[in-house]
Amino acid sequence: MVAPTKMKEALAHLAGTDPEIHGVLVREEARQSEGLELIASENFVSRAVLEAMGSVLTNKYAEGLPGKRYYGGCEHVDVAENLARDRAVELFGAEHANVQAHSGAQANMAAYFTLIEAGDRILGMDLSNGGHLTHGARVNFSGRLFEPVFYGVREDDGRIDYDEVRDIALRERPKLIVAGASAYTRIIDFEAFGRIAREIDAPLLVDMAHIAGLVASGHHPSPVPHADIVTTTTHKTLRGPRGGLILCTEEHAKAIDKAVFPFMQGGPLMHVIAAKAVAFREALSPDFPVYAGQVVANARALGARLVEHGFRLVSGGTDNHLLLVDLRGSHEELTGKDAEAALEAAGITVNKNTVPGEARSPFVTSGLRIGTPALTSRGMREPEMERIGDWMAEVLSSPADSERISRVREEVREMSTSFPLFPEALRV
Ligand code: DSN
Repeated sequence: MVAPTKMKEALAHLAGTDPEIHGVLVREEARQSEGLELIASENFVSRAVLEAMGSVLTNKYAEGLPGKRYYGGCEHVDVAENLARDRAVELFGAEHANVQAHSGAQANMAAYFTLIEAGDRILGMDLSNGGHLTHGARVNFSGRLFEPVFYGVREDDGRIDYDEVRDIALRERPKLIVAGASAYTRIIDFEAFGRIAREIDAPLLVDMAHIAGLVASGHHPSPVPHADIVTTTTHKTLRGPRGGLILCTEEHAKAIDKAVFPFMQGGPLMHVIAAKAVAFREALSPDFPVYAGQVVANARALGARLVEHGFRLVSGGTDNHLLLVDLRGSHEELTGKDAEAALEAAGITVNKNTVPGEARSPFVTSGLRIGTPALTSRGMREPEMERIGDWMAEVLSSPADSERISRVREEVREMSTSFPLFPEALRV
């Protein structure tokens, strides 16, 4: 992801020692550079984040917490972890941060085992309605170790019905309520979730992975005042390295730290923690809200263009970084799977997604999930979003027309490469 010339210099040693893996990196850099990345959960990190991640800190074992490690030689990594924790607390106005979770899934596991016991009932958002695997799906630890019950979205407008959530909570009496989503386009009312949780005397866990960057920038209301524990990944709208972050009240601080280590993980990834610190610093800068605001503006512009082309959007539009296209509204026969493949061939990367009232399998689906965080990081704005909407409509109007797809592919490549992966002027 470093600019091509830098990339060659940076990888010169790897090229000599492991040409196969070197080839993978070079080809992936070209794919990212020449295509349009619209996976809603992906982003492009800054060079500073990348440098911290690809550093000597990967060599260090540091089980424990800063100042309380099980190994010697931690004086420098302690500084990195303290910076990451302090910046996370400042960024989100939380009382405590644990920056060691390797991923969002592990952050959620630590949160569960801080708040409840195996076998307890949890209430989360149904995966096929926009929830997440770790919110109780049967194929995931959360559905195996706990007893899940679900809420969804209204089929007619694609929105969470908070009265229904309350009804289910009163009826099912879960020991924990989980709020948060991976395919939901509207503001989530965390205050309402907090009220419902208090009414049944259960704690509230919010997984804000998708919207963390928008929460940091003020473009989405924060869950922190309403939840016992907030988890997130650091690599989506927050634009940091791949990894997890846990925020909580002082009351849960010791328990959450213990739930991460020694309960669930071994040594923390100190290079990733340093990169998280860098990303949090970037998110604290005045430029970050400008970026996050543009992410939302771009999603709205792309959505409006798709609607002009006759596509139906779940919920009719978006308040955040993503769009959910219900292909049944415009292309009855076209599956999410085939649409994803046709767009991929044209250099436009999105993912198939279930939609409310889905009749097809999760491997096929009737929808597409589209997100703007990554392309916004490359400096693209509303005019580019409109062009992308036009290309998507063109490709999906005849997804088997390889000549047309090849022509769009060339146009996509031309536009993409004019927005370098590292537009340094836009970086903080
Ligand atoms: N895989 C992530 C997403 O795409 O939303 C969630 O973990």
